[in-house]
Amino acid sequence: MTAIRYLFIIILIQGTPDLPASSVSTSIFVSATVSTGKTDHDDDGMTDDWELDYFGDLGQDAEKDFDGDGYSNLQEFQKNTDPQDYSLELHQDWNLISFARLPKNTYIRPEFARINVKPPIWTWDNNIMVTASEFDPLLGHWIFLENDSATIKIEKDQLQAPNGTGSYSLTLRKGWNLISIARVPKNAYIQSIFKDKDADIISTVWTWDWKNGQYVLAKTLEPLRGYWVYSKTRDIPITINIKD
Ligand SMILES: [Ca+2]
Ligand SMILES: [Ca+2]
Ligand SMILES: [Ca+2]
Repeated sequence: MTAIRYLFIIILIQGTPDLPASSVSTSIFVSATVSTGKTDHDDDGMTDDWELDYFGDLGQDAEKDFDGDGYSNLQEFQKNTDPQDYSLELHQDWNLISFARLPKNTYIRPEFARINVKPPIWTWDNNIMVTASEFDPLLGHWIFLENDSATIKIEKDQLQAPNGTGSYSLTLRKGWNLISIARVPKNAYIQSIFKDKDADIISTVWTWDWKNGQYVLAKTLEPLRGYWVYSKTRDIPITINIKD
């Protein structure tokens, strides 16, 4: 917290019928804290200005995910994104996406009725591509969009309750897996998430670059995107600790 202290010397000059005006003078020292834009009164890592702008008070917990988009309030502050906006961007042609937290209505058709998505929507289950009838926040989904772009915005009251607050689990099956994550751990690097499993998991993880229409190597995992991960030898349970 940065505080700038100002010294005000206030000289009160009182004039009364009995005393000459210059005979009463008082010095008062006043200190004031002036916001520089980086003030963080509740010391939670999010500045007062930012919290007040988005929430109107300082009452939000840094670790919570107010809008349910998979990023904590603190992570949204650090990324300079809107902590009250859960939006999923779709682009023309193929998109490899996921949902961080499920909408109450998980059926695909109502969710996409207002945008020009060409059915079916695909996901990957037990080593084959299958059409999806519902979304799963821990799976990647392929969606083909005929428009230039579209945004799916999910309001907070349209979301299901979060699935675990401190950690959540997913299972990698032997072979290829098309996964996503529901909440971003503090350390989202792939080597950290799959730590101690290096012997079993091919360390290269792929995601889809919609701009160039090709796969690219991923270094970190983010919600709202799908990732291909390959387990060489066996089914592997993965626990993701959000606070790690
Ligand atoms: Ca704060
Ligand atoms: Ca969020
Ligand atoms: Ca957000």
